[in-house]
Parts: sequence; C-alpha cells; structure tokens
Amino acid sequence: MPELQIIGGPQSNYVRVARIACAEKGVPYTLVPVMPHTPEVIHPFGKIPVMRHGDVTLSESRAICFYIDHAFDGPALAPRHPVGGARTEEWISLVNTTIDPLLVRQYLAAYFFPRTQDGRPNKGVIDAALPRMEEHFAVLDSAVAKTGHLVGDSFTLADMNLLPILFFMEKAPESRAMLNRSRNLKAYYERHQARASAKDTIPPPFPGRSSWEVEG
Ligand SMILES: N[C@@H](CCC(=O)N[C@@H](CS)C(=O)NCC(=O)O)C(=O)O
Repeated sequence: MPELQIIGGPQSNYVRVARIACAEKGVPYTLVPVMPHTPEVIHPFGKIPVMRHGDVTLSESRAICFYIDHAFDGPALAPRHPVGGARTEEWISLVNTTIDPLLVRQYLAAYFFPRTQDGRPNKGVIDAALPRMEEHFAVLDSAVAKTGHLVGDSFTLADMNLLPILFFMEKAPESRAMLNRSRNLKAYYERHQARASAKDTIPPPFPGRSSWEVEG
C-alpha cells in the first residue's frame, strides 16, 4: 500500500481537518509541512492541504476527506444515509463558505497577518467583523445545543471541519469572549477537543511565535 501524504503546514485549519479525518478513520499518513504556493502544493490556486496517495493526487480538504472516508476501511466519517450525509455536506459548506471566511480569513488574519504599518492587529478589520461573528456564534451555539454534534448524535466530518476553527477562536480576545458566552458551543468544543484525533493534531504556533494567544 503506498504511503498517504497530507501536504501542507500544520498551522492551517484545513490541513488539520484532513489530519483529524485520517486519525478518526485509522489511516496512517505522513505530513509534509510546506507553505501554500510551494512546488509540492498541487492545487490549481496553490492552497493547502493537498494529498498524494500513490498515483492519486487531490486538492481541497472536502475532496481529500471524501477520499480518506471511502478509500479505506474504518468507521464511516459521514453518515451514509442520504439525509444525514446531506446534513453533513450542508454544515461543511456553511462553515467553508460563510464561517471560515469571516472567523479565520478576516478576523483571525487581522491578528496574524495584519497588513498594518506597525504590525499591530488591524483594529478596523477586527471591529468590522465582530457584529457578524456574534451572529455566527449564535447559529453554531444553537446548532449543537440538542445533541452536542452538528449532525445527528455522532462525531462526523461536519464536526471535524469546525473544530480547528474553534481552536483558533479560543486564542484571540473577542472570539474567546464569544465562545465563553456560547454555553453549548463551548461545551461542544471542550468535549470534542479531548478526542485523540484533535489532541494529536494541535497546531504548533507560526514560526517565530511562542504561542497562539494574541492580545487585542
Ligand atoms: N477550500 C480550500 C481552502 C484551503 C485554504 O484556504 N487553505 C489556506 C490555508 S488554511 C491557504 O492555502 N491559503 C493560501 C492562499 O489562499 O493563497 C480547502 O478546503 O482545502
């Protein structure tokens, strides 16, 4: 059996999703920790993660997770029932198209890649994100209130896809306060973050930083 490679730096939430999926499925893999837009990154737009398994190369975390879930033996990572499967896709899409762009690409990036003259967090960008972030936290808090999962009552790819974003939300002040106020979401995060697949994939801070925590 050829080696499965997950290609991309471990700080990326989407690389982490693929790694959590491998761990949950019980699939051994090698992490190739490279930055976006480097030659190993076989993605049409240079993004990470990408995956290599023998002759198969794939980009996009959702496609990679589909492959991991269907090419190997092990527990199903998404319900095979049409409704449960569709709900899982629904949540992955909501997170990837609406929640990640605001919480990670806008808010978190304003701390880590601020594009300010003095390198300080970009307050304007952060403050502009906060009202919509409150809405997103409320939606997520209510989504997990009933069962402690996004879909049905088991841990699926929908949860694997969200967990790495919540990890980041704990590290910056405004999002940490929102998470702490979102009682159901906070309990959800703490419970699932205790899984081996999540603990074993905690991302190291960016090179040159000693931790993920940032100040406002
Ligand atoms: N839709 C992609 C998104 C991947 C993505 O945005 N990766 C980020 C790192 S978390 C990246 O490569 N950013 C570099 C860029 O956008 O140029 C997926 O699900 O894999």
